[in-house]
This record gives sequence, structure tokens and C-alpha cells, in this order.
Amino acid sequence: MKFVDQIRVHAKAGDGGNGCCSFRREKFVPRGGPDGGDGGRGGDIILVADHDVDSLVALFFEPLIRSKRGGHGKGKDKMGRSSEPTRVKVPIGTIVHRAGQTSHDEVEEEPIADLSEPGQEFILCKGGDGGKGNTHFKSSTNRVPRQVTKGYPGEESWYLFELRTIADIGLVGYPNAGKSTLLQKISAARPKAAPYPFTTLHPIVGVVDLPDYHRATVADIPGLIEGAHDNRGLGHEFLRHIVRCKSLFFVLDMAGSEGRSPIDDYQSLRKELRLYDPTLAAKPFCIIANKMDLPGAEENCKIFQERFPKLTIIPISAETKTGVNTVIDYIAKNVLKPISDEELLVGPVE
Ligand SMILES: Nc1nc2c(ncn2[C@@H]2O[C@H](COP(=O)(O)OP(=O)(O)OP(=O)(O)O)[C@@H](O)[C@H]2O)c(=O)[nH]1
Ligand SMILES: [Mg+2]
Repeated sequence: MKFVDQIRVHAKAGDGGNGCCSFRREKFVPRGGPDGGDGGRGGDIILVADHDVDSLVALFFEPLIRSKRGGHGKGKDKMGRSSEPTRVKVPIGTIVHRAGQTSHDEVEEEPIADLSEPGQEFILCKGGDGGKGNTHFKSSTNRVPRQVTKGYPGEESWYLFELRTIADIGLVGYPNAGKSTLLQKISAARPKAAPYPFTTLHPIVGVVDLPDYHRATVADIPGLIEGAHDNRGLGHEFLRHIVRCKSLFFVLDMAGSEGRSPIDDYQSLRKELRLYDPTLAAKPFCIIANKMDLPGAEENCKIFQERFPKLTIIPISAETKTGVNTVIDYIAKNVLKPISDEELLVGPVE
């Protein structure tokens, strides 16, 4: 399925129903007073951050969100029906920007919403209030008011929805370094891993269970290459998905199995992050020295450690699962996230 993480959407809440013009008609009351009811409220449009939605693809196929108008007022002082809000599920991590009245208007830089918590709601557009029925216009001088007001229009605008994955840890590395293989081994997520570059085409978040009901989320993004900050490869597209991670794991092919040097890889990855966004380079990080089962890895790792004595280096083989528990321990000690009471009640989800 197509992965969509940025999309322009037009939303229009429901208009309010019109007020009604009506007069009481009863058998023995020939000239009853006004009894036209008010119009109902139009439906709001509400965004809801939902666990089960992982991209904005649904909006790609239907980028126009509408909510129903309120019912018109009726005689006998009956108010028009107010419309139910339209709820739109979006992935957790959706940021909303307003984008003016036409599809190509400039997008405002300051976001108006950041749906970062499961279940979080945001009223995108308010439905219009209903108009007033003619009962409101009765006065001592006008006993037969024919005046009513129309329903108010629902709010409408263009918006830009942008998805920024939220995870505790982001895996960064060259294509084929073994990021997806590692995520498979530490979580229930099953990102595809294969011996060719750019196997991963969009971010995938896995949940790592830790001792004492703690857990952490780890985002696997497509491999970076030199020039990623400048939109080479798939890099740029996805670097923004790790801007909100608390810490980063640099996954390196320590065996240099594709003729590259782990030291060069590390330095150019750091450089790409810095050029893309200095806050990325400032995040806490550690080195995952992967592919330690392959020849040359031990020696490269030693050289690497001598060159960067202050870095935390965790030697592993994601393929054979060696050292993977050390990664989990590291996460438990450094990046923790308690499970909410609500989730505890539901129990573990398969
Ligand atoms: N020998 C060995 N091979 C590994 C190890 N980890 C991963 N691989 C292999 O390396 C290849 C690439 O692994 P992936 O997990 O797809 O790499 P990736 O970093 O996710 O790659 P992209 O998604 O393309 O960025 C696969 O064929 C894996 O089987 C390891 O520890 N040892
Ligand atoms: Mg991958």
C-alpha cells in the first residue's frame, strides 16, 4: 500500500440549518403567534489520533472532508436536528497546518495542531450555528414576524497534514546496514529485510517490551546515503520522521561488507543529520556495530573504538541475534516509557 506522509486536504464543516417561519394553527386559536423553531448546528470536523492508522493514505483517496449541515427549524417551535460531528482518524504524530482558501495558497508555518497522543482529538472546523426561527422576532409592535435568520456557514479551509512519526528511538544507517533486521529481532514489528538497498520504503515503528512493564518505540526509516539532507536517495523525505525521536541508534555494517568503511559511514551519517537539522545531530545516540558475525568485523570494531573512545558501541549480529539483548538492556536503562494504565487493562496486544 502507498505510504503518504504529507497531503493537502480541504475541510468544510456543516452549515447551520435555517430558522423557520411558522405560525401556530389550532382549532380555536385562529391567529396563533409565531412558532418557527431554530435551525440545528452543522456538524464539526474532528481529527482523532488513532493507533491503528499508520499513514495518511485514506486522505490521499479522499482529500475533501465534509460534515453534514444542521436540520432546518420547523413549526411548533421544533428546533432543527444538530448534525453529528464527522470524525477523521489520523495517525499519531500528525501535525496540521492551515493553508488558506485555495489549494495552492501558502502553508502557515506555525502548526495549529499536533496530534501526538493516542485518542487525542482536535476540532479542525466548527459547524455553523443554526439560524433563528421567527419566534425570536416577536415584539409588542410586531406580533406577526416573518423574519428569520439563515444558518451560519460551517468553517472551511485548506490544510496541510504532515506525519512525523513519534518514537523513542530512531534507527539511522546506510542501506543494507541491518536496521530492519534489528527491529525484527527486538520487537514484534516485521519490516521487510533483504540483501538489497532501499528495502525499507517508509518508516515503520516497532514496540520493544522491557522489564517491569516498560516499553519503548523504535522507528525504522529507509537507509540514508550521502546527500540525503539534499534529497538524494529516499533520505530527506524521511529524516523528518526522526526529528522527534529522543535518541538515535546509528546502525553500522561493521564488517564493511560492501567495500565501505564503518568510520566513513559513521562520519557521513553524522554530517547528513547535521546538515539536515542541527537538532538531530544534538540528540543522544549510540553506535550499533552490526554484522559482527562476518569476517573483519572484530578488527574494524576495535579500530572504530580506538578512534572514538568516548562513544557507546554495542557490537551485535542482528542476523544471529547475538548481542541483541544488550541493545534491549541499553534501551531499558536509557530510554524508558511506562505503559499507560489504560493499556495495562487491555493487556498485551498480539
Ligand atoms: N551476516 C549478517 N547479515 C546481516 C546482519 N544483519 C542484517 N543482515 C543482512 O543484511 C541485509 C540487509 O538487511 P536489512 O535489515 O534489510 O537492512 P536495512 O538497513 O534495513 O536496509 P534498507 O531498508 O535498505 O535501508 C539482509 O540481507 C540481512 O539478512 C548481520 O548481523 N549479519
Ligand atoms: Mg530496512
